[in-house]
Amino acid sequence: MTDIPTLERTLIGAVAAAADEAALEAVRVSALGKKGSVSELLKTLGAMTPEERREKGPLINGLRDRVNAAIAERKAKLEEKALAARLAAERVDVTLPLQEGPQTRGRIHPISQVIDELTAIFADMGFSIAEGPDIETDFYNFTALNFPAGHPARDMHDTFFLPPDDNGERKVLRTHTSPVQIRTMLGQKPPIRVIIPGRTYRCDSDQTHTPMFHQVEGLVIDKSSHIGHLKWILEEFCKAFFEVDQVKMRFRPSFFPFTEPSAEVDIQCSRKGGEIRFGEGDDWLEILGCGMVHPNVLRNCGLDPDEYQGFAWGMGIDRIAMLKYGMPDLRPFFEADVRWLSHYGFRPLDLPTLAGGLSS
Ligand code: 2NL
Repeated sequence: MTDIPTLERTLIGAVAAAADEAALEAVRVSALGKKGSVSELLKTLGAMTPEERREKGPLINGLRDRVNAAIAERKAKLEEKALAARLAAERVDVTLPLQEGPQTRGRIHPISQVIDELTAIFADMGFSIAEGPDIETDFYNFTALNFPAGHPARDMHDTFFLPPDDNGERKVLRTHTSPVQIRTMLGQKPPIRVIIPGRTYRCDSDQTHTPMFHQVEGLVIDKSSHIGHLKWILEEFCKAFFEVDQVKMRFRPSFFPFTEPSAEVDIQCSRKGGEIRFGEGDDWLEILGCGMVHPNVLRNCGLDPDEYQGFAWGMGIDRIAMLKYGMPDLRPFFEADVRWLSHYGFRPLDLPTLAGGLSS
């Protein structure tokens, strides 16, 4: 017969020595499991005489109860210890700096921001947005725009030419976004109100020129669109874009092969201590070129100049971005320096809208 006090001491010792819940469970199975030492003792009660059972019963049942109680007590202790360890390990240091999520940590490039601003303004006036290929044919980039073959204006564009293809045709990197307007006029019937933002290319590189830059052009074609509409659109655009209530504008005669008459447009500004402000002062700053679409361009697009007329304008996105956001140098726009971007970039969730403010 097993010595009950010895077994109890052994079991209580094992319970106390169990270092974690798994070890304690092993002790429990060894004592109270199906073939456990205490369970085996309990089974012997059935074969005993009533007198023997009266004597041993309380001893064995008492052993079972005390072992059970010891296990429960140890289990509670171990759980408490495990919780304390987890709390210590997972403690949050509230003094650490905030970590922004990736969707708020990124920045929108100023060019993308300005394109979003432009499209919000012109979409509000009923314009649609069009895009076209960066690699163009000579026809779309020059001929259709009234640049005659061999005309010196072609040379002024510092064109990048691609190697001739099998037919001997030399494609170009578009020198302006105007070819997209040609494609628009050829592809849809007036009335046309469209703006075209995009990349453009010229073989030119210095402090104020990069070989790739951005333009936005606008085009309106209808039966009676006139220069008064053009002036209104440009004035509304300038007020909205530079976020001022009033702005004076000056139209100076100029020349482009694709418009007649043509003008360059200056806006009123003040310059104090290197800072430019719009809608005040008596300095002028050139921001765009424009004009009435040349009858030859209309004809090249299958439109009868006696039935349709319209106007167009073009400006440099990089330049108006620099002016609006006070950036002194063009070159970092295209250097992908994250330090520059985190300084001049825009928060991704602050989308420009007319109602909510263009820039915040
Ligand atoms: C500038 C001047 C201009 C246009 C672009 C245009 C397009 C077609 C027909 C007529 Cl399809 N005109 N575009 C007109 C005048 C000026 O850009 O200084 N851009 C940076």
